[in-house]
Amino acid sequence: MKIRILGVPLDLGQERRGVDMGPSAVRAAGLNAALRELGHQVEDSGNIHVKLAEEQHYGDRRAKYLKEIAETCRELAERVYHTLELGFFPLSLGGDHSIAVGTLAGVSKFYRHRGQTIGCLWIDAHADMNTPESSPSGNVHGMPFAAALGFGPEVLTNVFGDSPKVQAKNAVLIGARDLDAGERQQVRESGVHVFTMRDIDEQGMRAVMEKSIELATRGTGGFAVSLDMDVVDPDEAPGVGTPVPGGITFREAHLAMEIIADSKKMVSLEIVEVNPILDTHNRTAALAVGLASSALGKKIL
Ligand SMILES: [Mn+2]
Repeated sequence: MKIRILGVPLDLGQERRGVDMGPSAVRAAGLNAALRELGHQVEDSGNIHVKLAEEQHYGDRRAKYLKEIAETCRELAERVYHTLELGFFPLSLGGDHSIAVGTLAGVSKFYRHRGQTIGCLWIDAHADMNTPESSPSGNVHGMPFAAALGFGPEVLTNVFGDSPKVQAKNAVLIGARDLDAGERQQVRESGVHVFTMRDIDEQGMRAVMEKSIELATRGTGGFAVSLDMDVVDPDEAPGVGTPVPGGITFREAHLAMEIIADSKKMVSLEIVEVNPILDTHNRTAALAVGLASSALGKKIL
């Protein structure tokens, strides 16, 4: 497979600074070499330029830095689209989760131009389903899943063209365990499929992934994977933007990625919210590299 890495050092979508160093931390943990070892052709196209928080005012308190985030997402969307056109598999590195709007915009437009839709696996401790009206913080990294599904400010939902990027019937939230009050209602009304931590505990990761992939591939050209590292338990992944106890284990995370690889239906991958400031010895970035490898074909035997 030909893989192109796109770094997006964006941290405007959240309060706690540090995820802007995520792409660097994941590269330092050996991403490129690990993927080459699997036999892939790997091309790193570097980072997208992102403005610093210090360079500007946050604007609307209910959706801070919205304009700048939308601009970054548009640029990422163009690059992702171009990457697919050239026959490369896009691997985006965040940055905070608001970059998902850009990745999904690029992938969905590419498939739309070929008469197809895409599914999405949103693997996350949170639902990221807020809108400026429901968000308690005004941080845009809590809004990208809503935006991809067509809810929220137009400047975000319409990045790089049509909305929604993904239809709710093909969108699956996996690993959720921390939702805001207003967000719960939005999740229910949106029609997305949700497998919470309780579902994973009760049914097991294998069953959850098989059901999720079935939903995400039903009538689509494949599915995008948006992996927020905070889905993994903070014991294993302490270096994330917003840690929440009670997450999936190291092995559950790998199993999920291995099942994704087996499906051969993943059309893009993004790994977000790695925060080296909160990490110990870059282990969360190292885990990110391991999970990317599993999703892209690494097997134990
Ligand atoms: Mn997230």
